[in-house]
Amino acid sequence: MVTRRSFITKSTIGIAGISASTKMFASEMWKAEPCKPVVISTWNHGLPANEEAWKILAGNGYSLDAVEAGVRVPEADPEVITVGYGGIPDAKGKVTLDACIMNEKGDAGSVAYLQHIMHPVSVARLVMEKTPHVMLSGKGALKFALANGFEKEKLLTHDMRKRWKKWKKEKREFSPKINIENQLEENHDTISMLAVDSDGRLCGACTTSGMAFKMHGRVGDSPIIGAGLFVDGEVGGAAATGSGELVMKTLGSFLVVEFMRNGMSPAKACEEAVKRIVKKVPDYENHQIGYIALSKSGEYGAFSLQPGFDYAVKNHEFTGLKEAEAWLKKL
Ligand code: SD4
Repeated sequence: MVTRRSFITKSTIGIAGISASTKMFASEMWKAEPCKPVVISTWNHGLPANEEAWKILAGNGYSLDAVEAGVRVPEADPEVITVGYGGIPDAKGKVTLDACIMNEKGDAGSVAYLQHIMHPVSVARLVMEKTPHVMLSGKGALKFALANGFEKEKLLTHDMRKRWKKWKKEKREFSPKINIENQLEENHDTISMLAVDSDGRLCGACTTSGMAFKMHGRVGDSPIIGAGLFVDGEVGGAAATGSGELVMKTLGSFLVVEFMRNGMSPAKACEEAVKRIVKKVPDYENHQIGYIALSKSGEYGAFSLQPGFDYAVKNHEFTGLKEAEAWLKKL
């Protein structure tokens, strides 16, 4: 993202060359400043996902196609054990997936508790485009996917089966951990992605295998429109990662977008939504929550509850990971 310093440098050069007829107010220039197209997504698995999305965005494609293509990367990657194929199973050893997608017009599609399908985000898109509904779940969602050409696949990998067996033997309890350096020990990490294309269309997607060893039948925030993801094409979009129950109780992504509607920057809006959790949820210190947000003009930001939440960014000026500021600062 362009820093204020580089903005000042650029705008000084710009002002010198502005004729009377093209004169802009500083506030208009500030608004015009963010760089489009842009894609942002949660955690470091967002890096390859952004690259895939960028292939579409860089060719002036539609951000809906970009976010779908982007999040399909970790969905298909067995090394990403918190999304799609190779995801950590629930307490019964079943991989159950949640996903949703939203376009700039406010159309939305979602699937919850979907089994055996590698790309739940694409099923969610079909729910949005082909049905009069927003959300399908469980067996109905599976039937819909199969009827639309998706194949039934085995999503539980050998490694995950081994890990689940070990958990069953040793722990048998649901214990979300905050951030884990060692990917093999990871127990949550949804991919949420937001993108604005060169025509200014803002879309988002979110997909996950949910919290590790969750109760069978549990659905998190990720497929809930307004919780795991919300997009208002006239304002901006927001998406979440972390303990879904806390996001659901505060309808986090919707809240972030409403704060942006009222004039907050994306980062400030994310911070306020984290503060709402701090205020309302007594055991918030035992959880991680990360929000990312993107304005329709391409300004982005993030904020988390605990330190250690990073998000991936790609536009014409920057490619890489950024660490979000956190409410509970590092010691
Ligand atoms: C959920 N929010 O199911 C998801 C889990 C997650 O990183 O990973 N977030 O609650």
